[in-house]
Order: sequence, then C-alpha cells, then structure tokens
Amino acid sequence: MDLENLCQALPKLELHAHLNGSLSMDTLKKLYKMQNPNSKSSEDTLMSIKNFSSLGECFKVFNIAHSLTTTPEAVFHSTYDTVKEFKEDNVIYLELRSTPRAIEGKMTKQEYVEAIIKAFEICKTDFPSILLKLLISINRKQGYKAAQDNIELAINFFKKYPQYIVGLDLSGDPMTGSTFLELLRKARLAGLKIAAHCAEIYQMLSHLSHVPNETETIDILKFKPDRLGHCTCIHPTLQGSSKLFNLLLDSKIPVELCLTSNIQCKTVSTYESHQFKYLFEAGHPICLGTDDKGVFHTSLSHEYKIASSTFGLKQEQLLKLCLSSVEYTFATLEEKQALLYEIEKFSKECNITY
Ligand code: 6MZ
Repeated sequence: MDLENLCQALPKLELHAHLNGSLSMDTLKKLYKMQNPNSKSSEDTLMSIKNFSSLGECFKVFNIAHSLTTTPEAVFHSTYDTVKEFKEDNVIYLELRSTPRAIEGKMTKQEYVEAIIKAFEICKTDFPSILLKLLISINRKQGYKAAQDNIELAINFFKKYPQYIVGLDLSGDPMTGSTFLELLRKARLAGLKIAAHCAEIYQMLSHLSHVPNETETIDILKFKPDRLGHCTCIHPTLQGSSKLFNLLLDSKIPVELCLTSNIQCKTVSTYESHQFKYLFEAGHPICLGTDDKGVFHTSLSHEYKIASSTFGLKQEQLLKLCLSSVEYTFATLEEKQALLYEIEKFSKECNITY
C-alpha cells in the first residue's frame, strides 16, 4: 500500500478539532443557502475564507463560519456534516470541541450544545463506525463571565450526557485573555477532563526580544491539564525556550500537534522545524490533529502523510501513533479497548507489525 492509501486507510483518532473551523466549503455553502435562500452568490462571499496569512488573520476567518451557525438547525447540520467527513476519512474516534454561542432571539448556549448532541445521536445510527465526544470550549478572549457560564453549562451537560460531554477546552485568540485556571480546577473537580491550548505565540517584550509567554506556560504546566494543544513556542532550538521544553518533557502531558495549522498560521516556519520532530524524538506522548480542517484545507489522513514524509516515519510508526492516541482520549476504558481492537485488526489485515 502506498503512503497516501495507508494514511487514508488507517483507523485514526482525531483529538483536536474545533467545530466551526472544521466546516468544509460544501457545508458552508449549504449553511449560506439555508440563511440566504434567494441569493446566488455564496461562492464569492465564501471565497475570502482562503485569504489569510497569520494567526490573527485566521481568527477573522472564524467569523465567517460563526455568521452562518447562528441557529440550532445550522449547528446541527454543521455537526452532522463534519462527523460524516471525518468518518469518510476513516476516523474512528472524534473529539470535537466547540464554544457555545448565544444569538439573541435565535439560540441560547444551551440550545447550541443540544443541537450538537442531537446531531451526535443521529450520527450514532448513521455512522456507527465513529465514536463521538464533545469538549466545551472556553474562548480566552470572551472573558471571565463567559468562561464561568461555559463551565457551568459543561458540568450540567456532563451530568446528563456523560457518554458525549467529556471535557473542557481552553482556546481562542492567544493574543488576548487569560487562562482561568481556578475555573478549570472547578470543572476538573466535577469530573471533566481538561485540554488546554498552550504556548501558541511569543510574548513581545520589546521591539528586540520575543520570548515564549513563560509565566502563563509554566502556570498551565503546573496545573497539569490532561492534554495540551500546540505548544508551538516550547521548542528546544528557540531562544529562551529550552527550560520550558524540559518542563514539558518532565510533565509527560500528551500534546496535540496540528502541523498544517501551525504552518498556515505562520507560528512555525517549516514542516521540518515543527516541534513534532523534537517531541517525537524525545518519546514524548503526542497525537496528530487537524485543528480546523475547513479553514486549513486539510484532513487527518493528510496530516499523517505530512508527518510521515517530513520526518521519515515508517508504516509501523504511523500505526503506533494511532495506537498511542487511544491512551490520550477521554473515552472510557471499554471504549479504549474497542478502539485498540480496531487498530490491531487493521494492522493484522495489512500485515504491519509493530
Ligand atoms: C486557538 C482556536 C484555534 O469553538 O466556534 N480556535 N483557538 N488556536 C487555534 N489555532 C489556529 N483554532 C480554532 O470553533 C472556532 C473557535 O475555535 C477556536 C477559536 O476560539 C475559534 O473562534 P468553535 O466551534
């Protein structure tokens, strides 16, 4: 089997996907038509989605998806289509994450989450090969009150739907906002898992020096989230970052790595210099994710292919990446065993020994 086919066929686990960033052009067009039934110009309006050149620009792109997911019906279709597309890419476990939004007169945060769960329920019947979970996101930029509301919502939904709601995600524009660690502690006590975006950007100390946002990064590492997102600026070759790199290695916290996202947002300059290389070589727990497959025009298969061709990973190493991701999921023990079984079955069918 060639690399492309192998990456497509691998039973993969997606642990870092933001719902509104995952919407494909087909889904966006469908949502646009739902919102503007008489318009003929969806293509032109949505094409601007490709034109961004930094992390800041990327955050403007989310506004386009957000402007189209303003009703429970739109959130339902977004979720259903996204699950279908991941399933078609042979993803067997999907942990979606999304920031609940209230739109005056149209949708409450509660209805937003209910729409995702409703889609999950239907996907469970339509696509039984994919196991679905949801992390409720906190957007750092939206402030303390919104974070508090989302955590309360997550705790309540977790009590009602523990099979779907498994944790919290701390994300949003890293250029602003705080980490709300004391609020996350409350969520953890309630039984939710925590995935936190960490060290995505540099802090500009003066016009001469950029250093990783060290204090915040150390606070997050001390808090010990169950998983970390990106850790782009914790890189052994970057100025002022080797101490953080060692702290990260000592922490043994699994890191979700999104290669294409970091390259397209220009937070990493080349695939070859991506922190994947250093974490992989150090044997640190890592998994691959798409981040925002719609925004970055990628798929999980494509991310596996890039990792393999850039870092020379062999078939058995790709398989091991899938296998080890099982351990980092927020699934139950029985669910993890079923996922392991699927991957082992694939390895036997394809004669890949590891
Ligand atoms: C940080 C990100 C992100 O929640 O509306 N998001 N946060 N870093 C990233 N790297 C590029 N990509 C996406 O999905 C979109 C939201 O996810 C977060 C941002 O808060 C964005 O508004 P939801 O479904």
